[in-house]
Amino acid sequence: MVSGKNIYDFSSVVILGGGISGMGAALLAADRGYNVFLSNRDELDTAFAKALQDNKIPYETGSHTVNKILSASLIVKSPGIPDTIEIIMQAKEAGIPVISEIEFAAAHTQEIIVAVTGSNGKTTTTSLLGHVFQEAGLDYTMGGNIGKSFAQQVQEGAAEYRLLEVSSFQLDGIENFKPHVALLLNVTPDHLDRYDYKFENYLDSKMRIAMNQDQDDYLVYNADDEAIVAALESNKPKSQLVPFSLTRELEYGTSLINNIIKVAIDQTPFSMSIEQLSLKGQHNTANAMAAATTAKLLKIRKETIRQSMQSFQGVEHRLEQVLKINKVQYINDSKATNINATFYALDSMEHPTVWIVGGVDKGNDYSQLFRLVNKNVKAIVCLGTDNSKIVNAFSGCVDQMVETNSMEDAVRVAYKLADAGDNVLLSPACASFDLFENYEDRGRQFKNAVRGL
Ligand code: UMA
Repeated sequence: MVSGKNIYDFSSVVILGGGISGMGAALLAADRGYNVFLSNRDELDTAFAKALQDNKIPYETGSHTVNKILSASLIVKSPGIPDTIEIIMQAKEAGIPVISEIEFAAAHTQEIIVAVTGSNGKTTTTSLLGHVFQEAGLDYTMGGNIGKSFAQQVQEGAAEYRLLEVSSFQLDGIENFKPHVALLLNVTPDHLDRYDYKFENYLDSKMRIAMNQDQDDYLVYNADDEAIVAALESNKPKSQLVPFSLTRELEYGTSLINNIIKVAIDQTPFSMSIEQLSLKGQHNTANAMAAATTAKLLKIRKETIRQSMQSFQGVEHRLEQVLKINKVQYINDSKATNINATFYALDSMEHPTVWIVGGVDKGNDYSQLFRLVNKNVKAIVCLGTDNSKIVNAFSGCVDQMVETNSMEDAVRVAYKLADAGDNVLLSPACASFDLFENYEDRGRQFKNAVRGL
């Protein structure tokens, strides 16, 4: 049940990247008395620079000094830094272990890890599970890709449970990271630019969540996802497999039967109607099934699970209802940074929709959206520095398509295109880094622009 054994030489730790995860790793390393150095290619956030100074952690900004970095006994790499940059290749050639921040954190704790991954729904499922933990009175922290450094949480103090959202980038840098319960929600193409544009590489990365599990651990997985099922067949982990399915009744696992979720994994099955779930839509039913299965594995009371599923408030930037203006509903789905997430969003639109889309394309195949765009979208507002791929893909699907390159413009144009009864949906299907700091910044700018109409 505990995390893997400690195989690292911590005598000289270099942290690459000074964002959220790099800062957390640096603070944990300093707290444990290691000789630590942080190297950040760009300027540091002022609050982060101050925290490093306050904790007497040496650092550099503006470049990665090769000699300094190659003198490390261990490198902790931030997830946003690809393995292909020169300094990482050199470090690996020199035989210096390069690990991710979640691996580094896990090497410093024996606590129970519950880790959620998947291409879509992981933030919602992690947050929902966090809400269940909260209502159940568990001693836990919630962090990882959701926006809080796991390493920093370890540094801040003990907890019985560590609930983590983990990304493929974080999983790429694990060796011993070993969740007691791992949740694998779905795997659809995303981040392919980091995986040589090969889906199988990305899938392999996601499957790493179970690679260190043993027979006392659980893998809760989506049995409707053919890619996951095939991957489990060819490389079965040691952990106990707990499937969930929206389409089939499972003898062992969690099924949806006549709109009732049934978790049948022990002597006391749990059931709940999807009418009672606070979050609607098929993808949210799947998220709730994964969360309920996990809660049941952790022996949380059925009544607590039920009540938490009813009272959960949802996640910011994920199909977030912002405002209704002149009978037009504005919806913020800035968190949709890939095709699959946007697919769910478009699929859940029940009124004609003005769709704001665009940003940094990560190898998207837009043809997967044609059917839904034809059905639900009346006009497209492109929002990005280079909209050509979107314009080419959808020019045959809608009559009106307008290119913009600021959020204010995009919202103003959408306002003009929408009629009473329509939706205006920001669901970009792309990363945000061309015009925004991150998807949160993009979502906030959307909400501000809507409020300013
Ligand atoms: N940097 C270098 N050298 C480089 C490139 C970047 O030093 O060659 C520096 C930058 O100057 C910057 C820092 O690295 O200061 C940024 O590191 P990072 O991109 O890893 O960002 P963090 O702030 O550490 O945030 C990371 C995750 N970011 C990414 O994976 C891109 C956050 O997930 C996560 O919340 C956080 O750790 C805490 O665990 C965000 C994300 O976009 C939300 N995730 C992707 C997704 O969900 O699709 C995977």
